[in-house]
Amino acid sequence: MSDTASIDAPLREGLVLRSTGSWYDVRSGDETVQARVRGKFRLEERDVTNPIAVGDRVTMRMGDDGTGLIVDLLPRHSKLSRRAAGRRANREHVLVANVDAAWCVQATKLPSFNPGFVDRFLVMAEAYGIPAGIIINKADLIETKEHADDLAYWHALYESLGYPVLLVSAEHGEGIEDFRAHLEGKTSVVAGPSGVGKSTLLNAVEPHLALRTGEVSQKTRKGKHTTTFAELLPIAGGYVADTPGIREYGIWDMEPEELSGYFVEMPPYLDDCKFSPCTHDHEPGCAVKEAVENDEITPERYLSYLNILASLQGEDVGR
Ligand SMILES: Nc1nc2c(ncn2[C@@H]2O[C@H](COP(=O)(O)OP(=O)(O)O)[C@@H](O)[C@H]2O)c(=O)[nH]1
Ligand SMILES: [Mg+2]
Ligand SMILES: [Zn+2]
Repeated sequence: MSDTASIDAPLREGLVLRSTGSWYDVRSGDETVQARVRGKFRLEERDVTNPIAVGDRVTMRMGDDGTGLIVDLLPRHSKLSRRAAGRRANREHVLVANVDAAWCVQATKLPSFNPGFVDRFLVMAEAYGIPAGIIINKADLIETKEHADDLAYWHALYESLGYPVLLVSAEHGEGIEDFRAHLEGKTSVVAGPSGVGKSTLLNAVEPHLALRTGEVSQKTRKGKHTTTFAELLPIAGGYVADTPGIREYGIWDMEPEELSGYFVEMPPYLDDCKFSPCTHDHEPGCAVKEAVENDEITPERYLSYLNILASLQGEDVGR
């Protein structure tokens, strides 16, 4: 169609499901419309490489040929983004807009439960203001009491912090109905290391998705659902974005002083540190360190805090 859809052409609202460069798949009513944006759309937002992202709600002006011209972007309530690639690296690339929930998937083993990954993920979710939860998949692979106790420790720790934790087996169907209920009617992000069973899990909830499973490596895999653009897949009356690794939307624009605010157990202590700002790693009279010593904050979470802090401070040097 031309960029000159007539000014009195009908307007339609829709949800962006997919972006393929210049065209967008927009879900509107019970059909999916192909739509474009005008070249100069929202050019004022110079710090963003993509003014319209998957998950956005937009208004389109419909052309005679049934395609749409996106004329307005409705306000977002949340988003996940990453740093743009290449020479535009100081810009933001929005991966998914209007995310209602973020699930971090881990496995009981193969690969083993990785609390460092979980904590990075939770910090990211807190920073973006998105409710988060944890899925521990491959429950069927728990064989020893020691292994079960170890996982029960993490399960209880994250639940005590207020995050829902679901122990499931995508392969055997255990816990899948519970997960489905959490997805119902929402736009959710499901992320986690390669091999934990994300695709198997989504297939278990919605078999018609037929996502490929058991791939060897993120880098070499090719296929419909492996582009760097997230895609919203219909699931359980809502949508899920099956995104690649967590590094794709890491915590790239965070100041080191902000970090403790995103470890949900830390804020109650932050006013009591002797120094302000306090990084809670070397300062004397630090209330966070005191809370660790008093077993009010776990050493594992504090270690994750220090690891993420170091990576943020490292990134600072380059800016
Ligand atoms: N034993 C067991 N294996 C699983 C389970 N879920 C997934 N797998 C296997 O784990 C491997 C990776 O699964 P996949 O869904 O591709 O992981 P993804 O990389 O996170 O998408 C595959 O060989 C799956 O068959 C489960 O609940 N139990
Ligand atoms: Mg997968
Ligand atoms: Zn402190």
